[in-house]
Amino acid sequence: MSEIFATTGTIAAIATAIVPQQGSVGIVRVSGSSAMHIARTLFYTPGEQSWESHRILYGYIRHPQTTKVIDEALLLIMQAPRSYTREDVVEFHCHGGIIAVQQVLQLCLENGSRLAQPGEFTLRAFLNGRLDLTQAESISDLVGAKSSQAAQFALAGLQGKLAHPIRNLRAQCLDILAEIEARIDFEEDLPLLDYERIISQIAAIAAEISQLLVTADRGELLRTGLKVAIVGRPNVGKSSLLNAWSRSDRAIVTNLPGTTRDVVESQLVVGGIPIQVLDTAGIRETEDQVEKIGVERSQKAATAADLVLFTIDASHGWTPADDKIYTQVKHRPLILVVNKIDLVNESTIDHLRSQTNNIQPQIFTAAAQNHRIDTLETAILQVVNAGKAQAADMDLAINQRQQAALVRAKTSLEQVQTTIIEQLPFDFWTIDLRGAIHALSEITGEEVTESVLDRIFSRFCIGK
Ligand SMILES: Nc1nc2c(ncn2[C@@H]2O[C@H](COP(=O)(O)OP(=O)(O)OP(=O)(O)O)[C@@H](O)[C@H]2O)c(=O)[nH]1
Ligand SMILES: [Mg+2]
Repeated sequence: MSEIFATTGTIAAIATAIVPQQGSVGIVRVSGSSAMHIARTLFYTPGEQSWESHRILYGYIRHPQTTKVIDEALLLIMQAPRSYTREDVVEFHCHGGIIAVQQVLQLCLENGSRLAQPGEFTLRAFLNGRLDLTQAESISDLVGAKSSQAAQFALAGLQGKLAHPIRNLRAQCLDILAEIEARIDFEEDLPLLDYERIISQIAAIAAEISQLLVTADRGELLRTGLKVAIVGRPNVGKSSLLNAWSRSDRAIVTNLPGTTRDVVESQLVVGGIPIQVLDTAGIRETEDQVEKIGVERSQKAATAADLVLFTIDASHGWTPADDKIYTQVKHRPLILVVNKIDLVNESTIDHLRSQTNNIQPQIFTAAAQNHRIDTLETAILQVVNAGKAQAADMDLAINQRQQAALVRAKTSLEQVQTTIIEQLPFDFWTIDLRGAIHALSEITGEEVTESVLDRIFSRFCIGK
């Protein structure tokens, strides 16, 4: 049995971020049967204070042998089962930074607890039935959320917005299974099975699964974000575009072609999606060793990006060099950015527009003037949302594990449909129905293997 699955004993960890000189409060969390004993051993409360559950006590954390005061702190007591893990939990709210919390943790470890594994508090919450697996995963997503929208979806998961429909679908499958199994055992005593009804029920369940599956791409996007590379000839205004977009002077801008030599990175959030923007060196043939490496890095960035902003200079029109770069990047998701439109008149823009009509979407900007930068964000959302309109009204975003299980459930249900149409014996129906039920159970964790739990909880931070 893996170590994390066999979660026994009293565990302790620092629950807050540990950053020197930062965070005015640091929390050491202890969970397990010795939690109260540890609190009594380490925490001194002056005056009359009652050690009741769900109360906050004021006092000092002291070394039990020397009585040396380690910190002035608050103690929060949450006795089982009214706690995160459903075990006795105590939290020492110490001073922040790194020193006080680490000393307090050390004392907890020396007095009856061991250091928690990553995610072990949440694993206990799951094993003790306080959370299902989708909720546990949502907690990890909430902690790791890089945008407010990602946080909102994680919260929806935590509130059971995925678990609820999954349980419902599973219950429907179990009902159908019961009906069929009854026919296996007592066919003569029961009315004929309504095949049409069963087929349409299974189709409805499969359709609902498809709806949930639509949210998978969005989930992936919100969790990992989007990598966007600005690519083009030297001097077309790539760095100016990055600066205008991120409202900063992140990248050096000069009128010399070949200014940017290395990939420059900036983080943004567009429509709730975290975006990593990479400004790259202008792509051209060069003998300069440093620039050559820069150009290679640009090409690599373009290949690795989820989206390329292929930038050209309106005042130069579409040049053979642009054509060459376009050939390299055209197989990637791409937006054409026609920059420096302030230098040309309307008819030149119209000409360029018709010349490049095959590259869509396209936007026209004047980065140095901060002009029409908003059209960039609209175009990005257009690319990202293409074909995902159906997911728009569902405030859910399933992860890869949930997606894989849902696909398995759907495949099993399709198999049942085929089996019914082919009029195979009832035993065959039940095999695939059980497959679907098993896959749905894996999502919420009613049936789950140790290795899956290991994989899920090891991604958590320590202290959660
Ligand atoms: N008129 C005008 N000038 C611009 C615009 N955008 C950028 N420029 C100017 O064009 C020159 C090059 O801009 P950069 O942003 O450094 O161009 P780049 O594509 O990053 O160039 P490299 O790093 O050399 O590849 C600078 O002098 C900018 O001020 C624009 O929209 N209009
Ligand atoms: Mg540049």
